[in-house]
Amino acid sequence: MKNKKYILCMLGMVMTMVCMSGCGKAANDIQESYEELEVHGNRQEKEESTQEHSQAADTAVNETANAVGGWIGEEYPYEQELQIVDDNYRNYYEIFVYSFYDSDGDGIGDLNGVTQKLDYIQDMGFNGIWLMPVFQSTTYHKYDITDYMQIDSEYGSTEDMQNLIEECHKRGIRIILDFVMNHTSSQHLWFTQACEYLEQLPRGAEPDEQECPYVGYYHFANEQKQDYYQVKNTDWYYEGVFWSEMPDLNLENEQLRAELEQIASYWIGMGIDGFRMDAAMHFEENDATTNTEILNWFYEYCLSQNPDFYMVSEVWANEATVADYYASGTPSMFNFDLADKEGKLIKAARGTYKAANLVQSMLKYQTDFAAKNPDYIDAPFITNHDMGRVANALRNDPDDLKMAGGLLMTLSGNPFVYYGEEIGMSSAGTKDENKRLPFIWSDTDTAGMTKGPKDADAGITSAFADVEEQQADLDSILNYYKRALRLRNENPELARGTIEAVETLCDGHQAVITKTWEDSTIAVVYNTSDEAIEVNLAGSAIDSMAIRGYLTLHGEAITLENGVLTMPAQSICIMK
Ligand SMILES: [Ca+2]
Ligand SMILES: [Ca+2]
Repeated sequence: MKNKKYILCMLGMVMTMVCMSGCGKAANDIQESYEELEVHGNRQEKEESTQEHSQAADTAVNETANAVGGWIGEEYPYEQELQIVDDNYRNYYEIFVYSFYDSDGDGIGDLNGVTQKLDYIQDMGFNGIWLMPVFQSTTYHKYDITDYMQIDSEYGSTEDMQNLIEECHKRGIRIILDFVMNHTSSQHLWFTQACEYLEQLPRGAEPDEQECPYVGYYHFANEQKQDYYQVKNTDWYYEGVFWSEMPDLNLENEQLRAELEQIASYWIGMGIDGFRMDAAMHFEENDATTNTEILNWFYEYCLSQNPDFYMVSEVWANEATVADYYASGTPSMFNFDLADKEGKLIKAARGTYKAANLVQSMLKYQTDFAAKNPDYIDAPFITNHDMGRVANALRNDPDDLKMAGGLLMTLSGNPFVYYGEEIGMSSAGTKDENKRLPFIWSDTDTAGMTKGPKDADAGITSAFADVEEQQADLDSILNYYKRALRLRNENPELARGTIEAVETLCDGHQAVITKTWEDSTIAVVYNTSDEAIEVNLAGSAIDSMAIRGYLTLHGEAITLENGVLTMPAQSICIMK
């Protein structure tokens, strides 16, 4: 009996190895092409050649991306040349593939659907996309992975992914994948083999990783603990913090690490530019020291495969904890302090958190994050797929929705916009499915429309028009977002600059900061109040600056006369 199960386990291993060696081949090819690059010289030369290439790519991208900002009402004479830099600072668009765009009429969004909509994404001014999980899985959300080397069959094929990557790169868009390594699906071969092995183990016997290495891949215990579930027909239990069908991996296991490295190498070899690390604070529950070590190991490995590799991690926690995770040396953590319905962005848009306070928070992030990782790139966002939509939080107030988007687009680092935010889509209640509804391309043309998660509630409608109508309406939320992204793409200092507050001009809903990047300084002037204000710049640190661009709710002008800046309600002015 024991031998039979042991053989089964070994057979599973061999099957995995065969797959790995098959998949590894592609990775090896890529490894060879990296080695080929190395032949031309040391890393510095390689970086120089990348830079030359980047400059050519920059020019192409700068000519095409988000070319017409669109303006309404008053004349807007401030449109600037685009200055898109080809580095890890990006404007990211988060896509739930299932609900985005369906290319083949089965009602489920897919990779080819994303490819077909890259022109839309680029036209908006995004130059990075984060795809929520795309690997083979048993659920609509796909956070329970059964095979890390396969594209989920609902989403398409490996070739579709290769095509998507190629089309992204042609447009200067980088593409990052959701990498879920806190847990697998309970149907993953590693887990089913481990459970079969434990089933045949005599009572009281200790598992032997020589016999079945997969027992070391998960957290098994012979006692019931919190968040542990029983392995059927045994006295063994496994950890499953999120769900019984998502067993937690043991990321300190060396053989598992080697497998994860091979998986990473495969996707990086295919051209993936980064990973979004799911559930990083749960790798080892309540153990930030171990978790930062795990992130550091994985990031260093990915960097060894691609020196430009990007990583952003989900540490859903307060600012101090997020800061601690920057000790991992990985570039980005999502800024949860700013996010969600009680986060600082939504509150600032609503008027319950003042601009001057928001500036203090910006300075605090800058100090605290840089203390742990001087090369940090903040990752601000308003909401994501786990949160109620911003339209619900702001009671469908179009002005407040614009303000939230405008504030986001002036923040340092990489802003992430959850698909649908740019058209003010709705969610309902707390059910996850209701936060991930079909993107509303058109109310009349059903082409590409998805049916959405089957357990979503019916009849949830958006207070705002579809993409098609909003594109045609210069006063829409969509066109406001587009102008905000345009400003960001005109002013690289917004993402990269070091912030200083102009204290003398920060008061309540009025606030002024400068951002300095390389040898260039710009100022950002905020009016988050519902009233027009006059900001007297005379004698301030920015009194010699001129208007460089601005965001107003409905196309109203911002003027500068005799050192006094006149700003309408809820507006933002960039000066230089
Ligand atoms: Ca489809
Ligand atoms: Ca865990």
